[in-house]
Amino acid sequence: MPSIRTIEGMLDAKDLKIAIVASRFNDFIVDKLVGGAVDYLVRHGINSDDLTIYKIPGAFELPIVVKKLANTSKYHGIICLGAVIRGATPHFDFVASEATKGIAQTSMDTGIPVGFGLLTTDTLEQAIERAGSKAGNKGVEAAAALLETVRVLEQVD
Ligand code: INI
Repeated sequence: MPSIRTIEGMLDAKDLKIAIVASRFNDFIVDKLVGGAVDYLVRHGINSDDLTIYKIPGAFELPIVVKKLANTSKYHGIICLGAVIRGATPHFDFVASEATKGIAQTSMDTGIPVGFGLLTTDTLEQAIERAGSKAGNKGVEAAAALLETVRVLEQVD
């Protein structure tokens, strides 16, 4: 097999400025995602002065805040954390899809990578499983994905 030029991102948070946007809705779950993301970033070399957490009401508000943060150009990347639980609302599909679409659109429009840590589950139990118990921690996954993406984007030539 020929040698192929391959670009990979190191999971290195040193000298990065990162914003976390976290919803208060379902904070029992979201606080676990925030804890996981912060712990991951600190263990991968971020300076705590370079990390800022923005608390917002709910997932629906994620896109507008992410957009404003992305447009400041102060951050290398943004992590969105929230939990939309179907059992908790008849608006589940609306809230989840508007948040997801808005975040993706903002990332594409601004070129600022976003770690997507918005849980969308049918039940509270499924959310608990993804917030630091048997199915891992979506906040950690979002932080890891963001670091990898930032470091790949730096190498795109
Ligand atoms: N926001 C969430 O983050 N998760 C939910 O499960 C949820 N439910 O169940 O409705 C939710 N609603 C609030 C919404 O995100 C807005 O904050 C609210 O509608 C005010 O704009």
